[in-house]
Amino acid sequence: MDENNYDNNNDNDDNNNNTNNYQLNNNISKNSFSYAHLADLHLGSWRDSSLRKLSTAAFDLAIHTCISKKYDFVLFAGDIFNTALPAIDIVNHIAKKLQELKQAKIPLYVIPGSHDFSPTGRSMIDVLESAGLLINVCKGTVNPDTKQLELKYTIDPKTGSKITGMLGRRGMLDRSYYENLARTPLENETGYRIFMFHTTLTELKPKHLEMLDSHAASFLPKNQNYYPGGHIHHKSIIELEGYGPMSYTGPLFPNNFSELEKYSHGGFYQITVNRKDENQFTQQIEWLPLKVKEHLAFQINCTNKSKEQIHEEFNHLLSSKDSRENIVTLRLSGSIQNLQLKDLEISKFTDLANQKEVYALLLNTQKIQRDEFEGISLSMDSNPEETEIALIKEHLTTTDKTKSEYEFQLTKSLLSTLNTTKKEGEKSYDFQSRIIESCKVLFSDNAPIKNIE
Ligand SMILES: [Mn+2]
Repeated sequence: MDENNYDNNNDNDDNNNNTNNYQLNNNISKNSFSYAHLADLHLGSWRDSSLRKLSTAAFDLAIHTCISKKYDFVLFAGDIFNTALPAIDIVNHIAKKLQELKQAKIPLYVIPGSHDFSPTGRSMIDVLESAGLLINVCKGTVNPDTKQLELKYTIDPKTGSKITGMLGRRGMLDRSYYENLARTPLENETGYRIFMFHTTLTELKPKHLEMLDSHAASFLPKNQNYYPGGHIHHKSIIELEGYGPMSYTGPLFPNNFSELEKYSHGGFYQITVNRKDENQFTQQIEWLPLKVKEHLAFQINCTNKSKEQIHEEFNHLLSSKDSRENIVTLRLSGSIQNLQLKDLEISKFTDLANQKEVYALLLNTQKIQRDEFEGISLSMDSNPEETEIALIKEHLTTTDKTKSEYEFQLTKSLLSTLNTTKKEGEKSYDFQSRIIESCKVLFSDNAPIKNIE
């Protein structure tokens, strides 16, 4: 595959006005350039259609921003789609937007994330790549002698930037890729180098996700100019000795109640680079927020309050701010004693929100304590994936370290594999064999390194 050239008709039209920034002829590379780093787009997430619309709107706004800011290229550091087999209308919409990016002559380089990757190696990213809408830069070969994974840089034609990265897998299944990675050739490379990753790095892990397994940052090759990351839905950036800045952008649009409550909106990094000489660069990295709706976060402690009092308090909160056209998250907590959740008359909250013309109301009752029901002992701030991880760990059948790690990874992979539904137009037979094939792969010896040829 011709992976190094995004657009072969790379004519010189846009070079004419701006000759200073270009060294024409061979080896064209701009002396100053800028690009965007997006990650965790999760397109197609949210079951609620009004929220799903917003996650698509955030993507549209991001593409629009990339075009109007005339970035030289754009990076997606994994989890582009929420599932490996996204709905056709989502794929269609995304393809149209990526076409706009392509028409603006802005190449898009991506790595697949844990959500993009089906156990059989199928991914919508392959389809978009075949259509010429993006380039998957996670490309390389396994050296038959050393058994090491040798990644190859994709060279951006306009800026000469060298881009590579490692795909993400669920539940740290990518560990073996990093362990077998030939680092030296990447570390000795010259020029402006980008290494994309989609995994949990210990040094970048936020406090509230401390329980997640992670790799040390030293898993990544040294000497790259920038390490655009994805996977952890929390914006953070660090600089370590021997490495360029490493960062997580956070999701492009919050992906569940907790993320919406905590972050209100998503964003992405803009990187502006100035070349001093072939190997010396200065760069500025700035996080740009991406707001498609205003958000208000409310909390009500229900302890010792009647249903009417709780409704009244919510109405008061709504009136205290201009909540029109806002997303409103409402977290109920405290004890409702002998009441049941249905006794709170949830529809009343929706009615009140509708009266105030709220765009969407999201109600969360996870922190409600009821006397008759003792919930599972998990931090309720955690997202579904962390909850899943904690539950699996709690129920492992063995204490042998190697065996339990295997059992953990297998359970996690099985859960994610079985978490699928029949696709539009998919025959029952095809659906069944897709699931059986996916599961077989998990139990086979050569489960990993599917996507790297
Ligand atoms: Mn993600």
